[in-house]
Amino acid sequence: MRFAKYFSAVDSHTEGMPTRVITGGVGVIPGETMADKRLNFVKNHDHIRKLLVNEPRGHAAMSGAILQPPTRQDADWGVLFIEVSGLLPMCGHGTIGVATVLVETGMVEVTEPVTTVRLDTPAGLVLADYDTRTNLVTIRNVPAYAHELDATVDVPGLGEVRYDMAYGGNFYAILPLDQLGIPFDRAEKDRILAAGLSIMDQINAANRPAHPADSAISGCKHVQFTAPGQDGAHSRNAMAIHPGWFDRSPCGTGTCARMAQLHARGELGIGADFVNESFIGTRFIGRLLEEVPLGDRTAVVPTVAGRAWITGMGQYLLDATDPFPEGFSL
Ligand code: PYC
Repeated sequence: MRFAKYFSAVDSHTEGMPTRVITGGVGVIPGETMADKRLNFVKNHDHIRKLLVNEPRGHAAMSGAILQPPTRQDADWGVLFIEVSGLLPMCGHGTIGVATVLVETGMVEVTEPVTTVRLDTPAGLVLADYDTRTNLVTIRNVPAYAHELDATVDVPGLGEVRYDMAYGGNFYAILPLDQLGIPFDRAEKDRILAAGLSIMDQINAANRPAHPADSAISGCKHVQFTAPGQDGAHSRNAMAIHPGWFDRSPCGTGTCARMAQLHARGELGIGADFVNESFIGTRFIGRLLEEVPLGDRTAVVPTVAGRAWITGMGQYLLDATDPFPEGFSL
């Protein structure tokens, strides 16, 4: 045996979307804040992300979280969110997965019936309440806001596309799928994905969004195609994500962005439930707690509730002779 790297992990899925929680093997990434650690990781350690999410250890829609010591005293753990497109500032389904893993493996002190896990993320402090009776996790996310309403962008092959840009821990271009004349149907996934990737490319070239308080959070890698809800859900989404995959969960930060967009449009009040359904039919329940200032804007504090399940525990290894030390994608 000639292992060059050795990582321990607890694998989980949140309403269908994987979170590979890396519990050991990475070491402590330098940085005074989790935002600093994220930038340092991108610059110096991105080969670890690639090894853990790319084939053959991962797949084209793989996602995970690397546990770190927190950089602030009011947090239990620090987290870096990894996925095939890079390192996200924040990830909702990933936070639900991390909280579930921390509680169910005893990596935090467990209190009945609700254990609150405080996570230091690159986007800010996020609280996760794990209900030991139902395994429902309710996260209190960083402030979300509507960045721009009724923006337009010219997209080759699609013409002028109208969208709203909102932030919920990542930036989301939000538009109804029927604007493109494509049915909300998984059989149409190739057309939907191609449209999403073209739209985000044009937005990033013509009108790239940046966070008012943190310029390191910028760019649009997610296009949220919405459709009317069904069976009690308020909305459904097909979430097209760079470089070419769909969220299997309803998307935690995307649900927060959508609630901020609806609030800015006067269509979602503080305290009202918002049930959001994923492309595979799973659900998150969101709610807005209050309005808060964010630079010169008004933001909202959102919560999102969903469940995660542990699917495995393992070690991910790199043999020194492996010809694919960073994996690959096809
Ligand atoms: O749940 O926030 C989320 C998320 C982001 C990308 C995939 N899932």
